[in-house]
Amino acid sequence: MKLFYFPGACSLGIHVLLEEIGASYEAVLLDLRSGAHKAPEYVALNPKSKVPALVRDNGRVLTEWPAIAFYLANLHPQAGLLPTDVDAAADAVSAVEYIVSTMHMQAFARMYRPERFAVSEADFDSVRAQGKEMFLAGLEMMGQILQGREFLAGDRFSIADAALLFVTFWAARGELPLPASVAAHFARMKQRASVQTVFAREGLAL
Ligand SMILES: N[C@@H](CCC(=O)N[C@@H](CS)C(=O)NCC(=O)O)C(=O)O
Repeated sequence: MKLFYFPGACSLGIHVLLEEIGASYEAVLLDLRSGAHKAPEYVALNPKSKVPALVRDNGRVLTEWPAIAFYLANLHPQAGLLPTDVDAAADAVSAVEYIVSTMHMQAFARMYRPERFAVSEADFDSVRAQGKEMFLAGLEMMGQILQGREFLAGDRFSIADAALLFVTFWAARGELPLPASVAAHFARMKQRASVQTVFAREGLAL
């Protein structure tokens, strides 16, 4: 398998899942800053021009964080990345969906890409502020789920924790306040070998 990623982007969570399953894969840095995701060779591979993209062993390209996480968890069930209990599995999918579609694509995108939500530049600051409010509300919600628990779903690390990791990383990098239970989750994540390996490879400070 081959993962296209950019250091510290949402692909971080998929990178960690690949380490967790222990399968062999190649991690390819796609430099979003220089526009490598818009280069014709990459667009031919992934017309969405985004990371993460996973090239499967059969050559087919898979995009969208939840789909890639679902694929990896089911391809390597021994890694236990999706709870076997149906209630806990549904909780994991629910958390992933919220983190990706609301916290990332709605809240965080408003903070850093306001032009995608407002036509007039005069509105950008209010869009950013709205995004920050939504993002902080999302962290609070994740914090509530984590009350008295180590993981977002079930009793072990799952795809939901890998999703929370990348938004928490963004929050910490942006010096946003983390609810205590989210900060504790982040600290636990950073103790995992998979996370340490990926942070080192992506050149991120732990
Ligand atoms: N819905 C996609 C979103 C992927 C996404 O937005 N990736 C960002 C990095 S975190 C990206 O590639 N941005 C480049 C751009 O939008 O130009 C997913 O969940 O995988």
